[in-house]
Amino acid sequence: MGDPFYITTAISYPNGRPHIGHAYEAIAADAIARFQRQAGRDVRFQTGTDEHGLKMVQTARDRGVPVADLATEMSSHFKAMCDSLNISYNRFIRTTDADHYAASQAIWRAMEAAGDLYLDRYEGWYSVRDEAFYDEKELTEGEGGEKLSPQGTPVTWTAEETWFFRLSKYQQPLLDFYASNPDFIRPESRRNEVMRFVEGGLSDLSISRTSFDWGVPVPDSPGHVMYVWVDALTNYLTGVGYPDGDMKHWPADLHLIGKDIVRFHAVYWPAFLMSAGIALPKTVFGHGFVLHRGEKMSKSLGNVIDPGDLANAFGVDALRYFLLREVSFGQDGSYSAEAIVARVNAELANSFGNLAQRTLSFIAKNLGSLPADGRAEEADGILIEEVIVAAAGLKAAFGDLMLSQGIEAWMRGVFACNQYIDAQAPWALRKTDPERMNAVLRTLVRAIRILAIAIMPVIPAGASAILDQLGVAADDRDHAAIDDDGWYARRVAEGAPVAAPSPVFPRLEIPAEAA
Ligand code: ME8
Repeated sequence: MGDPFYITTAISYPNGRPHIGHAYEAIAADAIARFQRQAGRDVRFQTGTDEHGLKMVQTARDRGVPVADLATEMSSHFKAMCDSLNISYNRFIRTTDADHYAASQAIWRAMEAAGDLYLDRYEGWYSVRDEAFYDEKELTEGEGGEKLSPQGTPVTWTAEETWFFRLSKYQQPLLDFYASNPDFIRPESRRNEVMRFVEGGLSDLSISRTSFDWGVPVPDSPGHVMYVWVDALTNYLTGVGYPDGDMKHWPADLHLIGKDIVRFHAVYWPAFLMSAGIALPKTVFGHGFVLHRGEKMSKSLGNVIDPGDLANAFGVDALRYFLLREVSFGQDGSYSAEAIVARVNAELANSFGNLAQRTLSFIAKNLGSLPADGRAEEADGILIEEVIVAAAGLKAAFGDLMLSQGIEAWMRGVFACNQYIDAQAPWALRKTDPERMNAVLRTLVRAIRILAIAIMPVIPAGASAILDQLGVAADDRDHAAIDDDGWYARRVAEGAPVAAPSPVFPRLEIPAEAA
């Protein structure tokens, strides 16, 4: 096993069904997890649901159901979404899991032992939607004069006895940490935002609640439950066995989250960890928001789309490909049925899918098995080189979390193959020069294999189907396999038949109801 690599998504509030933003985050994390597995890392990938807090209590009350039942029901939809989108998580954590209570209480005790907790009265503004406390100076005014959080959500005045965490004590340690770890917060714009916020001064943080009891009980403090973000963030530690496990996957390599919750991950979380004497994660990446036709999703606009419906309409791989290709990772992006169909048809159906389909069906029909070497020409070596450069471009970009650029690099390899086919016209060579035709087909098969392996993290089902058609063994699809140029000769020696392939990436049409 290679070096550990631990990647997490945010854990979602199961106060409603999952939406496209949740799907996007899970898909991006999954592509990175699969990529790191291909690179030989010992990957642990965690996602799940964040079930405590006032927002859950209020939603359950509005629906007239017990909060635990709401959590269980909605959590199952998030898990089903992950399963249907081919998300290769190692654990789907629920913050109501027993081991998570133990981990949350352990980190609490560690912060208490460090002298960082004290009991006091909290009076201030709280946004239930954000589950966040805000300083007066951060608030804005809504159209009706009501006070709003920086995220535009309503805030209410709360006053209760709570435990406080000495966040103020960590202002300088945090600034020092950011300075010496430039990759801790990415992308750069979020890093700047966080640094400005911390430079502005940190107030101590209220970290327990007494006005409701849906949460992890504070140790030895009857009537107090933990502030939902304390237990939510601790899920990342629960997943590696804190406090008693081997924790070999800690520190996390990557917390992948949305831009709206960077403050919790890049300020509160490292401060809690410093206090508890636990190593800090390596990178917090705040991705952008996925918007529908450029607009924020909201129930009142009626544009909250079930990711399951999108996957059913277009296919799981198509949705994954579109989101990762279209959205520049770290920035906001927009989707619509037209944009999905246009992108997927141009790049998956007409380019990559068609390349594999044309090549394999020609071989199946005319030869029945992979042809022996044939007569090579310079163009063959040039194409393989271009394809290897494309795969290397994807590798370099994905290693640096530049997903869209990585796919773009890969696409250049696909285009090179299509140009090569047009120039070499293997179909015409069948009668005139079969030896040359054999070399062209061989080159194409080698190129398709490399491109399919490289793109597996993005479109695992389709890429695997193509590799199955080529007879590439399931355990021979990692990065090391890309550079193995003996594969073709071994495959020919085996003399295995090439059967007529079924198309992997069908052309899409815009569904009538979405047009
Ligand atoms: O914030 N586009 O849960 P959540 C892209 N429980 N990403 C989006 C999005 C959109 N339109 N809308 C939301 C929470 N997200 C907390 C997290 S972590 C210890 C606790 C992202 O269900 C959002 O930024 O509101 C977050 O990363 C994730 O979806 C879950 O959001």
